[in-house]
Amino acid sequence: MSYKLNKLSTLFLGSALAATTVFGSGALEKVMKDRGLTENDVIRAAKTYNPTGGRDEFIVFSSGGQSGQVIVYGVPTMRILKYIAVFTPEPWQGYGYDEDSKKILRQGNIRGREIDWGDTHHPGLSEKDGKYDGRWLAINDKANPRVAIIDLEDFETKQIVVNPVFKSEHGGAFFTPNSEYILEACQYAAPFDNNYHPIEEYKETYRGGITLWKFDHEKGRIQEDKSFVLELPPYMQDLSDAGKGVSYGWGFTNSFNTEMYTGGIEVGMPPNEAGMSRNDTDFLHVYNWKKLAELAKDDKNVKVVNGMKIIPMDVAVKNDCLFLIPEPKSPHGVDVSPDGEYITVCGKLDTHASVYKWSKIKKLIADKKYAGKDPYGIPVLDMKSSLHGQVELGLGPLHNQYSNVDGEIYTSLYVDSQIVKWNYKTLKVLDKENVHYNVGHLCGMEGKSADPQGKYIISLNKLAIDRFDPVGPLHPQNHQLIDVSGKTMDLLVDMPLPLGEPHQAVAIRAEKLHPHVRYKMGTNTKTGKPHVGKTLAGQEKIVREGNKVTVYATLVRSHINPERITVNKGDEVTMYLTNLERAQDETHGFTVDHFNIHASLEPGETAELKFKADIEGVFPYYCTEFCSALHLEMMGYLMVKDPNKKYESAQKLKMATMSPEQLKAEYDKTVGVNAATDAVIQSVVKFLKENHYEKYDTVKNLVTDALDQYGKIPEQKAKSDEAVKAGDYEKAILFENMIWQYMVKTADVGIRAKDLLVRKVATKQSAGAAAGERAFDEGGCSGCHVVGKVSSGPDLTGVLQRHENGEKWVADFIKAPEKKFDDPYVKGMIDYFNLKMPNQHMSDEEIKNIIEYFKWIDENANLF
Ligand code: K7E
Ligand code: CUA
Repeated sequence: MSYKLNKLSTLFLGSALAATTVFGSGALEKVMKDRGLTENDVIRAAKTYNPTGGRDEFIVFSSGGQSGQVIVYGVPTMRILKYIAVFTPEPWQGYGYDEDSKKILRQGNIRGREIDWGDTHHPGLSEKDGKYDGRWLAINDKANPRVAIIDLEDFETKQIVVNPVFKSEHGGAFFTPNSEYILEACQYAAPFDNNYHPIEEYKETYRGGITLWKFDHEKGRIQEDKSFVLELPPYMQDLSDAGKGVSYGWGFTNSFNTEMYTGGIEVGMPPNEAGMSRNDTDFLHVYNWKKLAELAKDDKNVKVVNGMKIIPMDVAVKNDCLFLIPEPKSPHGVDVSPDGEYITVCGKLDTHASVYKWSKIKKLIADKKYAGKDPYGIPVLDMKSSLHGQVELGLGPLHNQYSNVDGEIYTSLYVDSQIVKWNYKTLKVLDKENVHYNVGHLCGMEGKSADPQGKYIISLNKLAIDRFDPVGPLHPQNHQLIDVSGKTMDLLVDMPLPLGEPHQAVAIRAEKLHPHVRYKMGTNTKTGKPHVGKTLAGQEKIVREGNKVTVYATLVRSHINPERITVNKGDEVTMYLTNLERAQDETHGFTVDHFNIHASLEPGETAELKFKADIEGVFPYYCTEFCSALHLEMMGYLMVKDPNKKYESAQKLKMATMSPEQLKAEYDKTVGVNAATDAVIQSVVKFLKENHYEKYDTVKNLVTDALDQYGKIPEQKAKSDEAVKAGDYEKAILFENMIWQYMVKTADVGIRAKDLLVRKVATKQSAGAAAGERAFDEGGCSGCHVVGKVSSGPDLTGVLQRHENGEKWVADFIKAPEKKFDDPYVKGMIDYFNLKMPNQHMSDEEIKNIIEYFKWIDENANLF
């Protein structure tokens, strides 16, 4: 066992690392023993672990179920990266609390009513040639038939459209292969109009359907006026998939309750579940969306209900656009293979998966070989003649995802709690993996596109039961990551998701996403256009017109301008806020206490907040993101006066003030500090220029940010000088302080840029030197020694040259510093720094590497 462990630890950590890690040899065995981990556990952990700063290979967009949001996480680490607010207000992002995002949220009003939640089920990624292009994400709301569009440049919701004729929907949002349309299928049939129709007239007046939302791929918006609905019988349509490759132009949608049963427990009828699953088969709907789209352009072919174009069933039938094929009862997923030839349907109540073959269906349609017609006159194709075959998979097959290996497919088994790998061409079962528990959807890496990537499958389980620490009767959901790169599947790790039931997830290669880090200054992020309230530095103002007060404000580390706003009780206040930052991740938040408003302002963003100042009082406002060392100071006051009230002024407190001489002395001192700080900045700037920082993009971005801060200094200096001229040293000191603030910010970013540049231009570190640096940092040496600078200990640049036989001298000293405390040189150092170098108990290997690191420092001494 111990031999095996050693072999494993070398394998796992790499020989170089194993020898130099801060954890000594044997540490891995100890952790395994203490935590009761097996060798397989450790390998699984290693497969899903990213060292700090590491990135994921795939990004997953999961529906957030009843939260009405989208969850974003990385694979293989299963780390949650974001919740995208879609149908539900989300305070952190200001979604639903600022005016611009409210406009998006309110696009989702239904019949004039505000709806503040959604039941998200199926996220869909935009496609080009059936492959994910990383531009747009669509997601549906089952409860209130709506579809939303999310821009993957900033991961924000840009549009919500309401289906004006459906009263419920489930099978959305599925893109066609070139993102021409988004398919949204109805679920619970209901009348298309908004009137009352008795349930006894279900077959006559209730309808199902498919909405084809026209999508403008360039702009990333649904075009409602160019969209249409294909009317369908009141069978309850379920999931859909668009044909691709050979079946391009066609759509496939499942259904249940083709019995058209309408229940009635209260009147003595058997419940819905009995009547709706009575027949052995339901219908797969097959329709030619391409041709239907052409038909919809002619008013003759459509009727309009609630402003939406509807193609009636008979028009679709007459034009050979709509067919039905029996499928095993109460199916769930319908999934088209990457080449478009095979269509796999799983019936929840049938143990089989049914694989239909497009070429067979196409021929039956071309030959007009129908097995019959349904009650609405829609041609029905023979099931057997359309099938490639059926495979027995197990209990409760639901959904499918494709593998990168031709013919291979993965199916979730809800009842058996398993993932099955099988071949839809040879119809053979290949492998099964147990999951915990009751899997719904499963998510492959680009597993429903024309180009599946293989590697992993995620099992989206409905129940967690005993998998996590109990947190009350409501358990988290559980996403389990499965390695499918080998011959057999291997379950790697569990991820609890505590947000809502995530039905479906889609994964895309991370490198296909290119989100930006900042907006053009003054952007309305919801429209992408310049905001009407865009305010640049120096343009801040408060405008009053009658009882309407408009504030044009800016935010930049670490102040909000203006800092005082006084209004009358009853005033309507509009605040335009612009974040003037350019630096990556320098978001500011904004709220005024008591007014239920909040904005999140990403660099360059302008947002609008509106409220009625209907209560008297003093209300602090502040930045809600911890953005800088002076974040707490980033605040101001809203003062609401009652114009009908007389206010008595308070007796002024007498406080000691500084004498003119004292003020002058403080001013001189402040100016002196600033000059010294500026000298440091200039030396950094000189270094950056000499080493051609502009050649390295990441460094250049930092320098741009630094100079951005530095550029604000002259204006403050002018104000300071003006105050000095006027003899107001008090004010001048404050402006000088402001200059110091900008200098600190400049230096902060500048030094980060310098450190980065050093790494770019320095000679390459040997493995030993790199390990030595790690040991130096993690072993505690860097607590007292700063390379290139005397701090709590001496500068170590050139340390190997300071002594006869320097390498040995330094090595001995690290090994046992106390042995040299009487050495006159060391004695002198101890006196000077008033500190004795502690024994850090470094191993010989670590010491050897630290010496390598010192050599590397000396090679690059000019950089430090
Ligand atoms: Cu199976 Cu809405 Cu796709 Cu739930 S759905 S699992
Ligand atoms: Cu801005 Cu805190």
